[in-house]
Amino acid sequence: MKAYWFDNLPGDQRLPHDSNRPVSDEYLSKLGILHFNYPNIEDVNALASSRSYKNRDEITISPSTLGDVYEEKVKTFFHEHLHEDEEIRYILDGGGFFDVRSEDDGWVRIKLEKHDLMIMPAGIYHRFTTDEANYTKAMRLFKEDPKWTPLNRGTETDENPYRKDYLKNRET
Ligand code: KMT
Ligand code: NI
Repeated sequence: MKAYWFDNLPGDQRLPHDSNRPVSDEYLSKLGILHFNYPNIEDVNALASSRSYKNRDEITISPSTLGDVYEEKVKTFFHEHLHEDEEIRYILDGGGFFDVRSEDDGWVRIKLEKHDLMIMPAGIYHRFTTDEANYTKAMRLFKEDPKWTPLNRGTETDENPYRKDYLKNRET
């Protein structure tokens, strides 16, 4: 795991876009983001049950598994969105980038590698992309099933009760 301010320069989303300005764990936790490195799946299972997660799936995002729709999927994951539930992402193999919105609406880029696990709070605006290796094998863990849907950012999501709750918690 490595977190830094996104450089906001044009160019392929899969490039590092590293501004060389690191972001601390303290700042990530202020945004409500926790992360661990768990080489052992038992640790993932224990965390998931302690936080009452009920569902999970596995996804391999690569041209070899997704074929023609790979580029389209990569673009979809990169649309800024939120979820109405806390979610865990655990990298089984490969890696990728999660960009999350900072307090002043900038982008913090979080580089995840094999065995990195990240907990994202409900209501945080974010987006995901593979890196130049074009290969992310990840476990997605969900608390409930109806709330998996990404809600793309817009005037409606700004009014979403989960978004409002997130902003309220961030202040404290
Ligand atoms: C998300 O919530 O944006 C995703 O699940 C992206 C794909 S999982 C690596
Ligand atoms: Ni998402």
